[in-house]
Amino acid sequence: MLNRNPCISNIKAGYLFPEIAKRRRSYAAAHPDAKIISLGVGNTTEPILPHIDKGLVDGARGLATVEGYVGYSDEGFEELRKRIAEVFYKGNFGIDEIFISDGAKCDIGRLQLLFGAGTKVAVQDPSYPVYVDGSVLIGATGPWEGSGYQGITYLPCTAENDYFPDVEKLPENGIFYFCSPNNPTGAVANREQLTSLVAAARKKGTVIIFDAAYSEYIRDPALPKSIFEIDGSQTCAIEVNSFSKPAGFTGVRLGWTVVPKELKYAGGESVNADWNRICGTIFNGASNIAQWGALAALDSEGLKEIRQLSDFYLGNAKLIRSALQNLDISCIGGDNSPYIWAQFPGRDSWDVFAEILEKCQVVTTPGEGFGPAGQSFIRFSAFGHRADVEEACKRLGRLRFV
Ligand code: PGU
Repeated sequence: MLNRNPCISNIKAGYLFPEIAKRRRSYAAAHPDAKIISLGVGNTTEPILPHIDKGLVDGARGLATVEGYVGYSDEGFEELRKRIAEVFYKGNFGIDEIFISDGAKCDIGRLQLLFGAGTKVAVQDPSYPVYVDGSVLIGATGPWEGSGYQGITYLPCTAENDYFPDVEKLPENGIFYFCSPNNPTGAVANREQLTSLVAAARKKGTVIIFDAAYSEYIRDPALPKSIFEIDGSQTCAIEVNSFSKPAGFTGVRLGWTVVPKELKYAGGESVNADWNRICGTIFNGASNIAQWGALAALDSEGLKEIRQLSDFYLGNAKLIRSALQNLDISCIGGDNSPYIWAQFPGRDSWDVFAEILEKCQVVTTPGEGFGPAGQSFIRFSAFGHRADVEEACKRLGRLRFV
């Protein structure tokens, strides 16, 4: 028989969100009358808005016509890549630097093919678990100096350092996943912080993989929405982004990745050319229907709908945050992001998760699932129907006597 890929033995037995779904199912089985509300996984709940939906529908209808039919589109529709460059990057990138994907998560999983097994990896602690699990799957093992679990360097992002890591600890010639607005803390890095990150990355030869999946939730105009707003970042960063959270495309599936031509390996070869080669080889492009939807999302009507949808979820976030603050539970996030990060000092996050489920029939996400620094935290997601969020906020009052 074949041996198992040892990288698979190295990852945790279960991915965080299916584990939570399992616990929810077992609670539901034991309490068949419970009306469980999920503020757990960050999954959109609201219908796609009409103009964007029309883009999807018209595109799909066009497929049944000779003029409208399109087959493979590899890196993505040129028109869409052009529009992304204009809307998000002030036209600073050419279409050959923008690659359309089937979602940010999928590209996060593929990007490490550029660097290979044994590449030093650093993540924010806490962080979206795919950065760690994806790295281990591709062969990150370590251990390197200062590294934690499975050879990945965890850079704490806590209240003590304003949720921004000590960039002097970035690995030399490694990669660093950075997410802003952050999942799970909801913290958003400011211009000064990102400038220091870019300076450190350039000094140390680090490539930043910047996850901007929640950039459309930023309301404070002083906060950067992209790493490419920072001078010099084109030589040290790759950015992934997605239509999932701004346009409700979690199920439709569409994202993009920017790989600047200026980004080079130590030997001077082009990272962009390799990414093109990888995508052409193991990815046959995103759904063309989803791309027609994205084109509609990025015209003036569609951008208004993106604003409307993200405003709705930010409204939920405000409700959750004030419900927690009324209980004197200290929390951050929720103002420029759809996540609220709440602290339960001295408690184990899986215990708090179980207690909230038991007392309130509300599903959350235990902070520990995002890394050791999440130990006594709970993440509340603002993705939900308004009535459910209001009801959940009411029920959270039952935690008053914890
Ligand atoms: N990047 C970040 C930071 C995310 O939080 C998520 C979704 C993605 C990427 C995925 O984007 P797609 O474009 O839809 O692939 N995070 C959610 C959903 C859970 C999951 O496993 O992706 C969350 O609850 O954290």
